[in-house]
Amino acid sequence: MRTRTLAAALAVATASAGLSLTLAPTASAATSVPDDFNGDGVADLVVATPHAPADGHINAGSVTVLYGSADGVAPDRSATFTQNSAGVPGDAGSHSLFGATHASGDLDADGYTDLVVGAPGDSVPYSSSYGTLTVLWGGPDGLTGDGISITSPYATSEWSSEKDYGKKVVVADLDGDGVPQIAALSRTNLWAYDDLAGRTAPTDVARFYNYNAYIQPRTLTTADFTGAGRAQLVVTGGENCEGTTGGCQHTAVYTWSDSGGLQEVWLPDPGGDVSGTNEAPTVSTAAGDVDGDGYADLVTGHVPASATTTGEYSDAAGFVHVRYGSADGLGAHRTATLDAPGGGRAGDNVGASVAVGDVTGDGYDDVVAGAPGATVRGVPGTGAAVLLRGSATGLTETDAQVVHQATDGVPGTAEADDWFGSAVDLTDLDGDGRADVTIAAKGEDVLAGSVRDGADWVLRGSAAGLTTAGATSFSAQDVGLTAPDAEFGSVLGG
Ligand SMILES: [Ca+2]
Ligand SMILES: [Ca+2]
Ligand SMILES: [Ca+2]
Ligand SMILES: [Ca+2]
Repeated sequence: MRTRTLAAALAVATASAGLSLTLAPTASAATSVPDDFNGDGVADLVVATPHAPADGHINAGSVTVLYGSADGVAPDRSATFTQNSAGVPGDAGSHSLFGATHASGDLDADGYTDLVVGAPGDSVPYSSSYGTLTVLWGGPDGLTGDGISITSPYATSEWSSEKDYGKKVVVADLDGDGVPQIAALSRTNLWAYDDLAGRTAPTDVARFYNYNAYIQPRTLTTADFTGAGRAQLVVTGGENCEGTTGGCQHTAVYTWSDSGGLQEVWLPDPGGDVSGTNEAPTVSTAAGDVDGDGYADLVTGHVPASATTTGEYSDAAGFVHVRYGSADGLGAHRTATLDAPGGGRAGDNVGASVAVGDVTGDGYDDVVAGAPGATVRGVPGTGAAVLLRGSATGLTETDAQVVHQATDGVPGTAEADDWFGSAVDLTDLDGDGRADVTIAAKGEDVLAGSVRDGADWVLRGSAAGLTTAGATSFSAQDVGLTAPDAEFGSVLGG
């Protein structure tokens, strides 16, 4: 294990002198429930559509919040925002990709969860930098569009250049003071901000910058993996090695340092691709405590490179890897690799997406892994999702459960290239203490003549696993959007 420490603290000048501070409103609402934007005690769901058009701008992007209730989520309790919506900072623009990533946490400490949305293609005035983050404040009416915009600290000079700022974002308490912070990836930088001062943009930020040229950061996730009372950041991405571009895989853990900057620890890669010479790309990440020992564990999905990629997904089977948390570090004592039930089949792409949450309510977090390339009843590219159960001995393939659109009780029809499982999320949307899964199928066709309209499904958790009782699905039309081929709801978080 290689360890480096970089004290790369960067004080960012505030935009102007004479800053007036706005105090966060006090509220009586107070919910300890995560993802609860309206403070009613039930978590809410955000589904994003970065390829949605807005007022004639293609790929401008939108986010849709669906409010949870004892009956779960439904489109008639939802709101959709673009950068042209009332109150939302900025303007919708072509290829801004608003909603390419999103994360949530109570950033202004008023008791209501707030939403952070990345728009990595957003243009920034007087700079060659691109990309913004938008914070939308939660409140008793949920998300209203009221918010602030954050640009890259580099977006202050017309000569600066930083692309894809906000391509990934997380919210977590990195310094352990009880107030969460924002961290984000750009094309070649990891930015970790200090706490917000009320409802103003954060002014201090730590930058890990040593990615130029040889590492392409791809995923960002966060949890307290060491039990230190503060969350760490995990970045994965392709790394150039032995003459190949991206042939190796970089996985690193970053810990906030009170003396400034971020401390970095590199982790070994879990496995190789079919050629045996390259490492399997990490295509998805999520975190939770799958063995119930109090330390968060890192779950990653891997789809090895394949010689025969035709279309959206390769012919790789894919696999899921777990690095267990401990006081000595992530994966220091135990790691495990899991295939799909039955060993996995070529083309499944299991692990193309992963989510972690306690589906069964037994105190052990479970994993849902998307397998969007899976063949169902002879139809390729239909897609499926697999529930892998947590236990005292860790994540297990025992009693794994597979669901797809041909499962009795699941709405819809299993068709070629639906890619059911292209994204997954686990959140308790009906407040019964068990996480409910949202599954995206970005290739679902809804309108005549289109092929990528996209749709989402919600299946509830139960003591026995995922149940089709109360299963629901919704598409763009159900929330009042009409554009075809926009892959509605295809982004379910980071
Ligand atoms: Ca709620
Ligand atoms: Ca808040
Ligand atoms: Ca654990
Ligand atoms: Ca539930």
